[in-house]
Amino acid sequence: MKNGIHFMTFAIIIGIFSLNTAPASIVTDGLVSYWTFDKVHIINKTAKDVWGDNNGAIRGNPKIVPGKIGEALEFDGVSALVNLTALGDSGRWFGTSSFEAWIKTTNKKDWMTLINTHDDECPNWGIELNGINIRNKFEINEGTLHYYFNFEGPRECGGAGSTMGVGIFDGEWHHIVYTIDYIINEGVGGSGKRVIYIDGVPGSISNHGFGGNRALSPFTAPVHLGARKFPGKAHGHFIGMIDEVRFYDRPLTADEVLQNFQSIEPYNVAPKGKLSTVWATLKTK
Ligand SMILES: [Ca+2]
Repeated sequence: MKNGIHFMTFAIIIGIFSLNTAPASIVTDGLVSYWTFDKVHIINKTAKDVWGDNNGAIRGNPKIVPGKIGEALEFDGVSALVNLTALGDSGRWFGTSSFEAWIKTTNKKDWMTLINTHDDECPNWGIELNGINIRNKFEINEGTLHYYFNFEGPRECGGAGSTMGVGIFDGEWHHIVYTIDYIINEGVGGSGKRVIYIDGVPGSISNHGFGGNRALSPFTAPVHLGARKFPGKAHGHFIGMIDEVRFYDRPLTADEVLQNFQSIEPYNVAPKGKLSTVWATLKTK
């Protein structure tokens, strides 16, 4: 009888582990932060980082609406944005990183920002739609996605940017991943590539080599989702919905991007508090 009870206990534990590995089908190796924007993870004006320690601060009044997975935030194009904090010590490794989000929009004519990082002087990396605005260079390009990566060089705000026409303005959900993979050696130069994936497919690969005295730009300012806040006043506000935002400290591979694109289970589907506790313990490495 005693052995029987032990066996049942064992079986129950296995069951719990099985239940809780299912929602972990997203890639977690290198995952730094994950904002679901589900209503259970939004408390007042705080968007909880369910994986890391970078809770986002919601500005303006984005609505909580049905999303790609659970709920999403709907940005009004006027004042809504999320300050995703400075992402901890990301300054050390943002030359090799990945940004991921689901977006839904029909605006293909107004310049708007999906994600933007910057230091005191220059934008560092980001994604903007329907135009580019890097320092004093501003132009509208309807129906495009612009992705960029900057580093310090002899000229301020040096770097690389690419613009591509994209069919993502149809009011449906689309999955965007931006991988950055640069090796930069101060005084020598470096090389790397940037890749944009749309709905799991690499839309454009930008290889880039450079010489001279370059370095990664210091990463001193908060990361902004849904607007650019540089300098001071926010502009380039996003019009549409953003959901399931993740940030990795390494470039995801094409297979991993596809895996995340296909993983549409809500984070932590465990229905009981006890299962949530097990899950929380499991993810603490
Ligand atoms: Ca969500």
